[in-house]
Amino acid sequence: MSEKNNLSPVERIKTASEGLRGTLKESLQDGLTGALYEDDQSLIKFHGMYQQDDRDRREERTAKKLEWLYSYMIRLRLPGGFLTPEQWVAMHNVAGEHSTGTIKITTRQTVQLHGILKSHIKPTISSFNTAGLDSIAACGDVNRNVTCSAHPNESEIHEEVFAFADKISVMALPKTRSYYEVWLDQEKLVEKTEEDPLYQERYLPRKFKIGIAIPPNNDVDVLTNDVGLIAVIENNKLIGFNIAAGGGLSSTHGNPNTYARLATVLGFVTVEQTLKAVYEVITIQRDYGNRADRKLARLKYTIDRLTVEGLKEELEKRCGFKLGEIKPYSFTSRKDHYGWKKNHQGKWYFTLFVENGRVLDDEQVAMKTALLEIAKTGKANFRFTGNQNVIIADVLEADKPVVDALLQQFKLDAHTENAGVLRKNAIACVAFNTCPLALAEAQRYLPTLIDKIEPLLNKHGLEEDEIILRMTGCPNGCGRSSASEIGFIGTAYGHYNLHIGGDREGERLNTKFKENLNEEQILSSLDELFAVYKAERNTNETFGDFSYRKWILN
Ligand code: SRM
Ligand code: SF4
Repeated sequence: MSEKNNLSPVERIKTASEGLRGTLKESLQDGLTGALYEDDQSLIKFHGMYQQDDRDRREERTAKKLEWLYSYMIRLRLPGGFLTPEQWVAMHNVAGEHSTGTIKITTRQTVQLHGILKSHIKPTISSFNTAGLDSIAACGDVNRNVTCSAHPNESEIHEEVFAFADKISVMALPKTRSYYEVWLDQEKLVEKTEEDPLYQERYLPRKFKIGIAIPPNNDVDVLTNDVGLIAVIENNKLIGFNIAAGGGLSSTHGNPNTYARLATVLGFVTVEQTLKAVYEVITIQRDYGNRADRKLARLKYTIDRLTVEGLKEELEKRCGFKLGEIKPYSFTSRKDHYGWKKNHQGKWYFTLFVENGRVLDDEQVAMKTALLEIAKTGKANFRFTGNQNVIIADVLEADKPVVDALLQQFKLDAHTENAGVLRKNAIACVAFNTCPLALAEAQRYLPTLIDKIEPLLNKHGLEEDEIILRMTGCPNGCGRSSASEIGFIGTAYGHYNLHIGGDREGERLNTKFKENLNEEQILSSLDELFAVYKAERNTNETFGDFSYRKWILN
């Protein structure tokens, strides 16, 4: 059957939704259930929310013949991951009043709050709105949060590059005002559904992601995006971007048609051409993407059908200009630079280690309280990194002692300094207990697994090796596990595939090496790999490059 006659069910829901309104108002008012009507569960994603349930309590609820414990996760739209101190305070308060309380920094530089009950969604959105924050298009078949290299000292023109993240985000926002009507009770301005030249009635076939890197750091993992922009700076001036297309990390166990792919660099666009080029890649995906099978709907699969050359030709045709020759660039790292650093304007920033992006107060450190106290001084902005950390940023020389005293008082400086190198470079996705797709634990398990891997590194004298290790609870790749030197991908509860051979800079994906390992097997495998690496590696050869040469190529 042709794709046209075999549209995925979500296509019908989008088209019939009247600008993403659906029956959300009615769904919200239904007090008999904590859930939304089925079609509305797809629509809320476009408003930055997911319906979830507490998976730890499913059995208990089912045994008691109770509905699962439904709640909502809300993700903010924060291009480039920036919050003012006032916004941090607001977010802290919203988290306490309406969610589990944990502020979760994501791998795309924004924040999620979990456990929000249906009746709390509107108050949450309303408080965010008062603080100048929204969750529009943070999820759904649209362009998602645009990421940008976070560290202010990556370039003297960081702010200019960072502003592009906002410009792109605004350009690619859906035109519907349904967010304001449904969640903020604003009046409908027009009877007809708003026209949307970019998304039209069906939106995109699938999610769409854009990231901007400022070489030499690739902290946003630029090539894992549908569109990656690599800043080109000449004589201290941003002259444009190398534009890449077709990144995406998800695959499905047992489905050989699905695979992780890094974006292909297509060519160079000037600053003036950039927005047009990004816009037209989106329209190409809108017009050519697969609307029958959502597993094969991302741009990477559209490129399979069009070919890279075909995509480039179509892009140039739609843009009305040719892409330039790719400008030389090189990435040397993807890590965050922890501790205090000074930017070119003489402003200070402190990059704080947040294990797996979870800001909370626990027995080790009162991080959430500390960050609130810092925000309350009004002397620092907050920037999230693609590695799930937070940068306490833009601190004036005169204000540094105040912020530093709080860092010391709450032992945040020691917390960052004392964490091991492996831990500081690691990422884990959310997984249990909220992610409905999780097959195995990730953020709740990785810290204890690292406790057990660290002694192995010590045994082999590798504790200072900046190995990038990432874990995801399933092959969707939210913690970008396919783009790591050691990747764990959940297969079943307590079991993971072990992937090795990815490079340190994010330009080569890893490869599956062993399947379905339990913890004991993970530790014995790593012990063996570390021993061979230590004995046989070349000078300065990274674990990823060594593993690739030794075990993947051969
Ligand atoms: Fe993701 C779905 C969490 C970054 C690929 N992702 C989900 C959902 C919403 C599960 C669901 O569909 O119901 C997860 C919610 C868990 C929870 O309880 O919070 C979820 N993804 C996350 C976050 C929070 C992981 C984290 O710990 O930081 C990240 C939020 C990013 C953001 O702020 O927007 C997150 N997700 C990613 C990334 C990494 C990236 O973009 O840099 C990827 C891989 C890159 C890519 O897109 O290919 C990623 N998430 C997916 C996929 C697979 C998409 C596909 O092409 O098939 C799904 C499943 C889906 O869409 O059907 C998914
Ligand atoms: Fe959930 Fe899988 Fe994404 Fe982890 S990788 S958050 S388990 S969808």
